[in-house]
Amino acid sequence: MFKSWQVFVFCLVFLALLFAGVIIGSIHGSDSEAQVIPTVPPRAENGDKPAPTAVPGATQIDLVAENLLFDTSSLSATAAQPVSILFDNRDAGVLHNFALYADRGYTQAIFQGELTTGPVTTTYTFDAPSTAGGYFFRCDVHLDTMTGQFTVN
Ligand SMILES: [Cu+2]
Repeated sequence: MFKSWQVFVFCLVFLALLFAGVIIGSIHGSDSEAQVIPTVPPRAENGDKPAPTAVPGATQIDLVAENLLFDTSSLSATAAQPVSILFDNRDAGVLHNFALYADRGYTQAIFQGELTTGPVTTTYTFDAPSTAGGYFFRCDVHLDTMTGQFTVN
């Protein structure tokens, strides 16, 4: 049989191992907790609305309306081919649209996109004019400041 001092030493060793196990376990536990990085699901820019979808085969144009201005004054497309304009109205509470005209005086409308109130992204789809040449686009709300050349090739 074991002598009493052997039992005592055995118990000491057992308790030491148990104590070490608890310490190591708690350190390991907190380490693995620290490694858990909370993931934030990607948020759609338009809240709950699905992102506008592109039209396959169409000329893709990105157009931004911000601070009462377009981000470009020059756009182009291929004659008689579909055009898909991803229109990003970034002005909160402000009406903007994209409209295409045949003349510099903006009297002959070819396409007039629906007015949008920002911030919102809309897709406008229409067929480019069948005749190549210079056309004119604008926002129908901001006639003087949001205008540009639309070249059909
Ligand atoms: Cu506008």
